[in-house]
Amino acid sequence: MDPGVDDALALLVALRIPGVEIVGIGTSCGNVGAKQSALNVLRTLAAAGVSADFPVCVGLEEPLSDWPPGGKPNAEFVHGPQGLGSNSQPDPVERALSRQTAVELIIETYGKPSDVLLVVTGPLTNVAKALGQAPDIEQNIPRIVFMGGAYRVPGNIAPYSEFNVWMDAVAAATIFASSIPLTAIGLDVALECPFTPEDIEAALYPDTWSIGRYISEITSHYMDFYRRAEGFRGCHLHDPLAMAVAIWPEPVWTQPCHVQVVTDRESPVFGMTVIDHRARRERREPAKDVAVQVDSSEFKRRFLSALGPSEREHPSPAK
Ligand SMILES: [Ca+2]
Repeated sequence: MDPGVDDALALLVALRIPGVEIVGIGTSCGNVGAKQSALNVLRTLAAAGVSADFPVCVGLEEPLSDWPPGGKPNAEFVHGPQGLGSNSQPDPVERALSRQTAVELIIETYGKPSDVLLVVTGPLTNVAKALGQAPDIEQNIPRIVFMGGAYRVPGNIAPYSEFNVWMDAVAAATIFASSIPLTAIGLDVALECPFTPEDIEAALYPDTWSIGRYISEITSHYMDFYRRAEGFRGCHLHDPLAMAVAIWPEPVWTQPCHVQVVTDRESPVFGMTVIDHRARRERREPAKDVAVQVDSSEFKRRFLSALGPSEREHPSPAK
């Protein structure tokens, strides 16, 4: 992950749903740098009142795709200079970060057959690098749930390209061409799930519930961006939807699609995820499961219920 406001919300979802076991977290460069992303993971764990018994590993600071010197992008303009909006918690302690890198974490986890789902809410840099270093892990990753791509809708960072794919198109192309089963949660469904200040006020009690207060702080800058850029008073829940699909797949429908990623930087559609709509049988790339529809009200109900307080945590949550 590359927290990032919506990554932080996705992490909170995973932390608060009973029965979810986190084996480890690796960060990638994306919205902000990989090291800053890892500090933002620690910040979010602290906000949730969780002391991690799993490693938090810093990933690669550079994408596998070549960017011109000094030209590597980020999304600080969307998520704030440190990636978490106007949150003003003290800096977390760096020594809480694992000495293991995110690439090493992936190789260790999938060095043998595994039932651990790999949820990727940032660029696929670390996964592609791990696959390059240890090709045998390909057969041991049971499934990747990836937030990325714009399949039948416009992009966000470019006319046809979604940020996580565009940021490291070479890594994305590597993973889409692999045999690893993959569920892609793209903008087609992510943009169907709006989250508004009214949702926070009505379900997350930001005045009295610590997690609600944290969410209110980290989302304000993000919501300001959407208001300026799209005239929409709220934000979208890209990464929480991907995390939710990993835990509860029911609210999302997928279709097997053959996906190609445009990696030619000179192309006007660089970073585009191209699916072939034609009814033809011969294909070269393995099919991936691309999300095509979402029951957004059911997802939103589950999302708010996971992040809101239980009666034990909050003496008088409104019902
Ligand atoms: Ca992200």
